[in-house]
Amino acid sequence: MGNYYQPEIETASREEILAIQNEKIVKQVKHVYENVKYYRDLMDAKGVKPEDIKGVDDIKKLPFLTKADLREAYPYGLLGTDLKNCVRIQSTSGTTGKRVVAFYTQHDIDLWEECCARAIVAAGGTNEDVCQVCYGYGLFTGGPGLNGGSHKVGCLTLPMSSGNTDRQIQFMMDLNATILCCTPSYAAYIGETLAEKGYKPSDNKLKAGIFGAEPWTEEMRHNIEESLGIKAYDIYGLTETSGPGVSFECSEQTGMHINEDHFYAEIIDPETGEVLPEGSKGELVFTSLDKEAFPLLRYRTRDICVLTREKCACGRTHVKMSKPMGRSDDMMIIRGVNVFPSQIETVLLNEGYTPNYQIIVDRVNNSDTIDINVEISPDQFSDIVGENQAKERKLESAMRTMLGIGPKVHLVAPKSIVRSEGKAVRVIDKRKLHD
Ligand code: DLL
Repeated sequence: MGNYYQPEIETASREEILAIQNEKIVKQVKHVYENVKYYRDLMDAKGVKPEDIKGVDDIKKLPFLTKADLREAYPYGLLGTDLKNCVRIQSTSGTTGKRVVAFYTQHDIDLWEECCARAIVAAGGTNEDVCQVCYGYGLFTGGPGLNGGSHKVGCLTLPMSSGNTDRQIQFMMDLNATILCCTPSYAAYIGETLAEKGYKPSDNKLKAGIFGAEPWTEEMRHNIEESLGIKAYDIYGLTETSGPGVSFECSEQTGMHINEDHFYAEIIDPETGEVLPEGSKGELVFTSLDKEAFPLLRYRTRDICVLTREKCACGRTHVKMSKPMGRSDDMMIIRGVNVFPSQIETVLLNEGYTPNYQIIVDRVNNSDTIDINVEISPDQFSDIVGENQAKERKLESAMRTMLGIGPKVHLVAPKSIVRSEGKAVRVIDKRKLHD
């Protein structure tokens, strides 16, 4: 049996959960219809009125929301309450066009932090723990979300943010951190660095890690568990739904329980939008049930996974999602940052290059690398090596500004990137991200 942060709701019967969801969805749809013109227009266009939604079974009548809607409604178009009621924003990386800005009232932050607290307690966390949070702090939801959850549980929180591995290790050792929260690739890197410094896994006091924000395999879990001497738990979420903690793993480590009292999950066919029966693999769609400031209904995550309601030995009754098995769009997650090929294309066009490029993503020593081969036109070619290098550095800096991570740019000779007869192969991802 597991440990629970909110046992009544985490182990409620299916009937109780359904009753809560049915009650909340009616209110939430009414709230959205009255306050979010953008979504009201979508509902009107589909001929759906708030009165048509009497429970979660009726959610399938509602229109979908996609990232394109978020872009169109940027920045305030999906706001569900007056700005004066909002206390925070968080955002994804990327530039204006692709940026998602999520708004929170204090109520929304409390619910979000409670979801993260459930994840920490499921991983064995109590007020006796020292929780080292090395997800990024700032606009990214990882740091603030887990930081808030850790406070709610009463752990001593180390708000480290990401990077500066030597300092991470010093704090971890000197302050006896027991729970580590970061991306799985950073956890693996910390494990490696500890070994390089001559530490054995038993030298640290860590017992658990809460890792997410990017895909990781069972093999990676095994390596991290071995190198740090811990149990490694998965955590999932996205900025659009508040951040980490939409779902989290329990002691069984066989999928992530979705916090169903706050999020209603559906699996759809990404091509047709049809809702698929339980156990089918498809695109995950979330409807927030009680958000005030950014209440997205039927938001298409583009993450492909499977849901199951099989009884879980941990005692939790909430539906479980598999690890995401891929995406139904071309988004890549590189060092925890969401990157779209179109962003790279925009930089190339802005800087006067042709959109003939290839992105090569790999994972070397548990850290993602991104190389971009950019074809130059004959008139851009220079025999002076230094000139080409200067152009490469200039492109790298423009890419860093756009993407939030620094790729390596290589200018290549005209016509040297193989032309494809079908869809251009823009991305070669050599990482093994899914089992
Ligand atoms: O990555 C929120 C988060 C922070 C989750 C910390 C977990 C821990 P975004 O930057 O908006 O939000 O990216 C969301 O990341 O649609 C998935 O494709 C991917 N993702 C998030 N968690 C996982 C995971 C945060 N555990 C996008 N496994 C999502 C695989 C994940 N992919």
